[in-house]
Amino acid sequence: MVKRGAFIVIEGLDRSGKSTQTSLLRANLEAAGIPTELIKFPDRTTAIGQMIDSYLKSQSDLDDHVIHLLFSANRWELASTIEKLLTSGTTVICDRYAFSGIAFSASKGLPYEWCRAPDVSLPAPDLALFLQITPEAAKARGGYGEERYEREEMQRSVGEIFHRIGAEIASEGVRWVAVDAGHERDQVEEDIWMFVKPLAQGVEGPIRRLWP
Ligand code: Z5A
Ligand code: MG
Repeated sequence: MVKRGAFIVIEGLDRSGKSTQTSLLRANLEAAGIPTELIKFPDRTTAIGQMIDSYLKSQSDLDDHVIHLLFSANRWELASTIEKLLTSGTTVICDRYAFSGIAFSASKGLPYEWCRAPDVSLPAPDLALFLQITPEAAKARGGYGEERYEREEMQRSVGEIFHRIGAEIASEGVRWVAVDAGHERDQVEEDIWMFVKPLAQGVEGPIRRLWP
């Protein structure tokens, strides 16, 4: 059977090192000769992404439902690109995905089930790695407080909802693995590689859909 690329999502709280680790993972996959594409959500370069960017920087205000739908629409803008890449044998890494969408909006008080709905049928990852870090350790890394949501109490409630999501999607068949992101960069990189390496040569079977 012809293999397709693996779809790997890296999630986590603010400052847990998602962008650092997604870049390192891309470099490791490329060094192993695996065609790889790295996508970051929100993708602030599109028209929708620019509305999100302005909201996050508190330059504009939007109803909670509206911003939730924009984050989801921003993923749908790239859904067919992700599918094409995977089908052509490219491994796709996403820096945040639909799980962030639910965690942040539900922690603002929107109904959990409502938050899941707009992402139904998006490509589902073959592996979701959740970078776990305490809000205290994240805060110590600096840079907190520059954008909306970057407050300790918000991060705490987001963390709780991420745990609910992890338990739920794991029971639905999506592989969700928690990685201790409080370690040194190299250690986290190694831990991530251990989980990704078995998928690096490609994955058999069709691309699955959210929510399985
Ligand atoms: N959001 C949403 O509400 N709904 C959605 O659907 C989506 C997102 C997709 C912007 O996201 C906001 O959008 C976010 C969620 C919401 N709000 N919050 N909070 P973003 O992804 O653009 O956020 P960001 O500004 O890129 O921050 P970040 O992603 O949270 O940071 P990070 O990528 O996890 O961390 P990093 O940039 O790799 O590292 C942070 C610092 O720590 C940096 O100085 C590193 O050098 C350092 N670092 C990294 N690793 C280590 C280790 N191991 N040890 C010590 N220091 C380290
Ligand atoms: Mg980041």
